[in-house]
Amino acid sequence: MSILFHIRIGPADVWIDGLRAEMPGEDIRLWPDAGDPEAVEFAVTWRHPAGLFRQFPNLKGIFSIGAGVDHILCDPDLPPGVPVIRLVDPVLDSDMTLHVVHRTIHYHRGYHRYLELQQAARWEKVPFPETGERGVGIMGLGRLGRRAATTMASLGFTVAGWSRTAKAIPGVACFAGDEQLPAFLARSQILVCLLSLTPETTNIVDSKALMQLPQGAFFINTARGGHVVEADLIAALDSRHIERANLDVFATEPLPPESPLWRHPRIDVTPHVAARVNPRSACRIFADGMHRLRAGQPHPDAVDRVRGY
Ligand code: NDP
Ligand code: OXD
Repeated sequence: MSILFHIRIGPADVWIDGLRAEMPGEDIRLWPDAGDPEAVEFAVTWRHPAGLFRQFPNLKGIFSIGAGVDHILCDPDLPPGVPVIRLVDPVLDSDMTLHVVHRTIHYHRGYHRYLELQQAARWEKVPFPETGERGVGIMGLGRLGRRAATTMASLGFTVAGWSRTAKAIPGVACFAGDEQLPAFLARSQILVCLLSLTPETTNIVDSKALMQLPQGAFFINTARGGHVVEADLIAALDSRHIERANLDVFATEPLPPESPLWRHPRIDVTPHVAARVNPRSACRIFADGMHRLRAGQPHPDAVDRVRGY
């Protein structure tokens, strides 16, 4: 039997070496060199070509090289019944929390303004509210959102979270469902998107949602570019309803050089680095998952394919 590794961009060697170190003696193959299709038992992938997995009749599991699985579930030709497993790694959790904390404090304290002031050699202090007066809203209270929300609350921010199903998280005002979205947005002076991307959450950050944020709000998107209507965000920034945005993820990645997002004076672009997958720990997690599936055990991080995350 074999394990097929597929990655769209970036060097594959570190991954192949990592999988070989974790699973010595296994036949590990780098796509497109899949070998005998009947022998492919597991696939490890990031943004595969649609239909790829149909040709492997004995596939027992598809592992995402990332926390999100939207890049797998969007394939209309995914073989039915094969578990799709998201990457759950404490390294990702803590990296994401650091990114959200860093960006939130950056905007809360007005550090972005000091870059401009320095260019003008102006010694000026930017006012900012007390931490407890700053409302931070986290859209998505899953693995990453919950951790970001509780960390922001522990730093003294007034934190709210929004999810599909109701939650109770100490120190976080929890909102759920479409009816409670406006009340959640109305108190989010800094909005962080950490939703999964599904048909229900695609384009959720549109002009209607942005206009429900308080005047002068900040927006941080570390989830997926598909959550945001880019033209609506640009219009909200241009009208100064939204003060500034940090976009880490984009509908098209890498972000094309001609995208207006690169050049907007109040958009801070980062290239999908909020939480970077660590090949060493990820290969260990993939190997552990494959051993479980081979032993006939269910995988705790298999996603619900109907729900979409
Ligand atoms: P989870 O699947 O653990 O959590 C998803 C959250 O979204 C849940 O709270 C879920 O609600 C909520 N949600 C889903 N659908 C809806 C809906 N219709 N209405 C309201 N809430 C909804 O995801 P993770 O925490 O692991 O990941 C969050 C995001 O971060 C993903 O988009 C992922 O791809 C992205 N990511 C980005 C990285 C980067 O470097 N930029 C790195 C890693 C991940 P409920 O709790 O009720 O189910
Ligand atoms: C992701 C990841 O899902 O990088 O975006 O893990």
